[in-house]
Amino acid sequence: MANAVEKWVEEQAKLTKPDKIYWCNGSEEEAKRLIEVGIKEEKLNGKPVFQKLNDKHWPNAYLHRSHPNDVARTEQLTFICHPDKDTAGPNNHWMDPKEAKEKMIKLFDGCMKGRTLYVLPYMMGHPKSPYAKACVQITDNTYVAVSMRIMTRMGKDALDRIGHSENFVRGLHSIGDLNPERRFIMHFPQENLVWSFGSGYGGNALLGKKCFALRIASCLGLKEGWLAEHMLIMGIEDPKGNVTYMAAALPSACGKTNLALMQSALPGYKIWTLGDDIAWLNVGPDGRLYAINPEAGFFGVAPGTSLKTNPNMIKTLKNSDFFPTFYTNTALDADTHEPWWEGLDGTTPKNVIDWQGNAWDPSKGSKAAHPNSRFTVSMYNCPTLSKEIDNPNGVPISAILLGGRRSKLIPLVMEAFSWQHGVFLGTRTGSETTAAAAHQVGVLRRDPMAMLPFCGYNMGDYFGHWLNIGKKLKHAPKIFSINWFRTDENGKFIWPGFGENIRVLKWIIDRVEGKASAKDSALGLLPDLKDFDLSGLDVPKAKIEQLFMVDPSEWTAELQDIEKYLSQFGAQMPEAIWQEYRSLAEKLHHSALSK
Ligand code: OXD
Ligand code: MN
Repeated sequence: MANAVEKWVEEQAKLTKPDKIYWCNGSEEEAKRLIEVGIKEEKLNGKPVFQKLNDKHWPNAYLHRSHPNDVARTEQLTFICHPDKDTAGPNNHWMDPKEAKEKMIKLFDGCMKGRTLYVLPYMMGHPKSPYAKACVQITDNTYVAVSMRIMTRMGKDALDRIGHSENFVRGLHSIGDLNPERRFIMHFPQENLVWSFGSGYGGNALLGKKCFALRIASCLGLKEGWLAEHMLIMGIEDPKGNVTYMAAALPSACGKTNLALMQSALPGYKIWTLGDDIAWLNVGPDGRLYAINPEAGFFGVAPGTSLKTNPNMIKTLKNSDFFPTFYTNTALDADTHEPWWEGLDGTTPKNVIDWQGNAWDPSKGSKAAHPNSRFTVSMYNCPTLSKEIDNPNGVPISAILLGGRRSKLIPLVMEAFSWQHGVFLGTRTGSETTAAAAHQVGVLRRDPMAMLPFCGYNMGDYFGHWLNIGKKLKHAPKIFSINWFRTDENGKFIWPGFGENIRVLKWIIDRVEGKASAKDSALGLLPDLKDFDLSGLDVPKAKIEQLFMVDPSEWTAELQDIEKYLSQFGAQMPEAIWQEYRSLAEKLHHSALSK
């Protein structure tokens, strides 16, 4: 008798009407075969899905060009389909599940005619982990199929774990006709189901990632008592060999991948990488918070990645052996057939083909690589991969870091007074837009806990859920606010960032261990500079002090903006968060009076 997975696949095939059905086993031989299909047979936008790159310098690497209208996540076409709108909250686009299904069935009907339907059984998390989830995605695109093998743990383990149960996360994806008018990413949290049509872009099409491991998983976490977060996970080894584990939430374009693979500028300290994008956080039997990375690969932004900014990522990319590496919408050196992007080490090649496949003329001012061009690479290639990566229980988290890109107001680092205060710090985080992302530079987009595009339910309830998790923890991690991006009066970054960020992590470790002192401020606990390692750093003391400056007179507009932002969650907003808000406002008022 057919099991639940077979029955579900049969139903989807009846709807989408593919020529062939192929069940992926996740093997290396299979990936090679599918890449060959993508090179020789399958076409996207009239061109082959993959091109082989220079194997000598970039082993096992392939270039993929997506449709030019399909290069990023499409938040306006992403819907959360709870039966009632309030459950989705003001932070989500909502559609009634019935209406969404009717719309999508019309699109999916017969969409795989002439194509192969690939069945991808995969695990999010290590198959032996009690926190992992078994999933099945269907797709009609080889790029998506092989990318999922890099980004997840694909194969028989997932089918074994599902067995005859109905308990698996379902994802139906078709590249469709890539018409943006017919592109939708629909989430049905009540059914653990995602339907994605009309896009081949990673964040829309690799359904294990944002769609499942964040949006659907955040709803599962609310129901089951855990947290699905947009966080990197890392271990920091001190000179004595002790490792402290941290998780950090930063919105897109704030350097999460660089931080997760950072090469320490302080001798004796070493970063061990566990993940660069998503963390699932569970309360362990000992009352500590444990993190697993549900993913198995990195889907990182290529431009700006170099031996200077992220040497360990360049090593990871050049270390492709068992798993291939994909470059999506990067440029190409026409002479050497190597991938290229703005910010890569060395000189600009003489003959560059841009991300759309045309000869690049730098004098026209366009970028050769798309600003959101990406690499997809296995975590197992990473030279700084933590030996705990496959530990089914995850790693115990001692500190949670919450940050964004703020040119003013927010100190380089500060510690929250309590878990509740830390959650409040998370509610007010945000990032200023960069030149690459928008024409209007410096516009603040609030992005609580970096989860705004990814929380699958009302964020007021999400803040409440964070507060409840805190109550369940016997040994809660300390929460810190971080901001690498404060600028001086000339608009220049004050803090050097990258490998020097270890100094901030060192202070955090010292705080966790009770070794460093801190000073009270209206905003939180600030470092006492005598306990903050500035040895060998070429930044004047006055500039460092600017990084920690709290000027109450600058906070009036910010306080109003926070209040306005939090008010939108109405009755769903926990009173405890308002208490923290009022306490901040009062403290700032008093310190303004005492100045
Ligand atoms: C990502 C994102 O791609 O956050 O990770 O946008
Ligand atoms: Mn992300």
